[in-house]
Amino acid sequence: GPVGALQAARRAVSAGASGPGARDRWGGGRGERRRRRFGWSDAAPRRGRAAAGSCSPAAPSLRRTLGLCQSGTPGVGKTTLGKELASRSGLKYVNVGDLAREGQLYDGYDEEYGCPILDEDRVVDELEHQMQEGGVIVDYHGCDFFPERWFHIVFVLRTDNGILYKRLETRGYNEKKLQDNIQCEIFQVLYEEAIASYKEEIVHQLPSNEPEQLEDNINQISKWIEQWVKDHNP
Ligand code: DAT
Repeated sequence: GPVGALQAARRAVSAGASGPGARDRWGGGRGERRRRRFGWSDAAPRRGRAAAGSCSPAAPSLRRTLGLCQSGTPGVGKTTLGKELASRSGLKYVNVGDLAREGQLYDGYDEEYGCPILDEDRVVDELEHQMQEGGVIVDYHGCDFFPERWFHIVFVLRTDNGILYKRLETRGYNEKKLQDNIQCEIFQVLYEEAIASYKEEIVHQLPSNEPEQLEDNINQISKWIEQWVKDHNP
């Protein structure tokens, strides 16, 4: 289940399982971030390509090059927001959990947490083409293994403990799973991960407790998208 996957992902990260590999070849994740820090990021050519007008018509093609990532503890409302946003904005919604299940993109099984371990490199390879075309919202309870160049906006949904507890209880999570997830939210593990993996100014936290906030979030994100398209329209 999601919490098992979450724990396994965290464990894999701390165990250093995401060293040089396919991600490195693609210039992704932490490797790419290191390169940017040293001043040789490969993020620039992308903007050049769009500005050169190699896609047409101009405005919609720019829109299509946009990449959004949404992260957050299981139960905060990623699927709900992502699907609604996609249907209103015309962006494509990709749920990484579903993608992994459909393609069996796993690398072993975590006995302790009773869940398959996500093969991050294969997920990245699987999504690379779509991400280059752009216009995609990627949904996963984690974001540090995706190439940094994929995303122009990263948003992390946040839910108050009591509300999150009730949502996960409704899902039938056992007590340990509940506690693990609630702790993940309390210690803002996924927000910390997002700001460690992307430039802080593109990472936004959004409250996700009540339906009105869902509406506010959609409006807010739509504004960001509009602004981004404007800023990247020569
Ligand atoms: P996730 O994809 O992050 O696991 P979800 O989209 O499946 O979460 O949502 C979990 C539950 O919470 C689901 O019953 C819908 C509900 N929910 C989502 N966003 C909400 C909001 N802003 N207000 C109230 N309930 C919300």
